[in-house]
Amino acid sequence: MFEWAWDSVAAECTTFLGPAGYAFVQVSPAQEHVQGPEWWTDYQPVSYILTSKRGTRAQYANMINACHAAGVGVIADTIWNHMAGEDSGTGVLGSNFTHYNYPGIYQRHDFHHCGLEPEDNIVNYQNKTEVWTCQLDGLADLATGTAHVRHRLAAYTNDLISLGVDGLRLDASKHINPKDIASILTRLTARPYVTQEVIYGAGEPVTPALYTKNGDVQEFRYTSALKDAFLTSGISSLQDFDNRGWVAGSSANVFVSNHDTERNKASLNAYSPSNTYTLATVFSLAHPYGIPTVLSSYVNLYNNDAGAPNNDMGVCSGNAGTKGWFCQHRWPAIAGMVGFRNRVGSAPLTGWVSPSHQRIAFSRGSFGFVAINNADGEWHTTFKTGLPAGSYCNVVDGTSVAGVCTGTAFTISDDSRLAVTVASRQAIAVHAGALGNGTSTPKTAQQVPVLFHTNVTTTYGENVFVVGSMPQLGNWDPSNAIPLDPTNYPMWAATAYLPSNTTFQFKFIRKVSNGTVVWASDPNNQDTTPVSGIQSIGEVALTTNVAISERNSACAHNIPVLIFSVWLIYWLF
Ligand code: LM2
Ligand code: CA
Repeated sequence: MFEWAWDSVAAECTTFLGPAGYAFVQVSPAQEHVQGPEWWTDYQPVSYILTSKRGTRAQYANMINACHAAGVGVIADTIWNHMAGEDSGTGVLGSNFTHYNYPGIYQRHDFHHCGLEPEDNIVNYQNKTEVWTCQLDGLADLATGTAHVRHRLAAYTNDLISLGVDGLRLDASKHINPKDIASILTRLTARPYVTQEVIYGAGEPVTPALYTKNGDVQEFRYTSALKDAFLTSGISSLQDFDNRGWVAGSSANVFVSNHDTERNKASLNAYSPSNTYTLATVFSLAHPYGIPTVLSSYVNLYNNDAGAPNNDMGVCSGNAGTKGWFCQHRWPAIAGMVGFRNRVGSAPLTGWVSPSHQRIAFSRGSFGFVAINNADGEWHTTFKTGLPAGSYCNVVDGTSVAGVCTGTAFTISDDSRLAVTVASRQAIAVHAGALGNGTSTPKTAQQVPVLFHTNVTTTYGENVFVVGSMPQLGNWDPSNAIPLDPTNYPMWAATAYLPSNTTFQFKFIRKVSNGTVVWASDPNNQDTTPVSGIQSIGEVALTTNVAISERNSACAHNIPVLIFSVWLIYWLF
């Protein structure tokens, strides 16, 4: 739950993550960090006081308790490699620091000084020692080989453990000697789940394999392989990940995307075309390799640095909509596949078929079956599944509630066959824990990112919002409107996640500094979201300081008006 405030994670554990069957929730770093609006301030620790932009120690503890009560463990994003990058500054709670001096915590000799002065930054990734003891991006590199630093990092981590933390995502593990990590782990009062971030680089001496003795390792080659397979080379190559030189599945933590790769484009992300992001996540949750992590995030397409929306308060439903959050963990296909994974457990992958390079299907023993059609055109066939005869709910678009399927349901015959049509760029999945009779219309549609952007010159203190006819757009309530971000002023932009293939109406509004809301003149704009992929709305420049008019946004309904006007002018003259 990247950048979600602790209070919002607590609520989401209770209302969704627990009931959906998520085993753990990974949250952003907890300790005091540098000030600033960017998300990445969280990766520049200033002290080990548990107050960050996401909340206080009490709120963090309360979140852990709420998640535990919902059956969800908590994984802390934990920074052992470094402190802040600036020459000097003040943390969010007022702790002062200079580059190599953190009063009461660390002094100059507690940091690596790797000899590449004055900057000391890592340059040569072919040199192990340099990768471990020089600076990553100017971040003051802790001397993790020393007793004092190991003791301090263990004390911080034991504090987290005392509050109930169940697992650690060890940030920048690649930049810490694995022996240092091992030593710090021996100082912990309990042995949490450990996943280490070690980004594979071709030919480099610091490899993921060096770290498996400490715990799981994040296998970034999986992330790249899924991106390549789903966008280009074909998913038929994804049957197994053995004999590739990757870490073994029993040591791998894998994801379609994380908060870094969704920004640097090293992976698929929510904006990837043709539903590939959702399909890849379905794949990741169906395939037995590794422990899958589902990223839940937000992205500002114009600004990789932009901090979290809605003052860090994550929200996914109701009248509040999503307020700029993607809420991937709630997408029906993804949440449904969490249930699939829990039900199939460790059952082996069986019955792999791939009649063409963008179509695959397989079973997980006698417990689950999935088919993914990452091609244009329907896939109409009869599959041989491993499942016993029965009526099963398609968990990609529905859930089984008291034996009734809220989505489409499929019948598996006495000889385990399933005759079905998998729509273009869609998946189906059934499992023994989601039975259901009959067919009904899918309860919940897929969601697609819709990017609203408009060019508006405002006066100081004015802000631009979009509001519209669906909950995700505030149900026409200006106080729930989605704020547009002026980072690229005079372009204002925001992304909302809206139900696919759905017609809605909207307007841009301006909020003046005294609180007055200025509405665009009628009529409303109307738009229909695509079946999948991203949609971009509103590129035409706006005039200044007047009520924003719908003519300023390029929308489907304006086209007939335009054609009609042209015809009228032609007819008149
Ligand atoms: C990680 N894993 O190893 C995180 O997943 C990644 O998000 C972190 O980078 C990185 N390691 C350090 O913890 C992010 C962000 C960087 C940002 C750093 C520190 O991607 O852009 O660097 O956090 O906040 C920023 C500036 C950079 C500057 C640095 C130090 O973008 O230009 O470097 O701060 O002041 C001079
Ligand atoms: Ca280091």
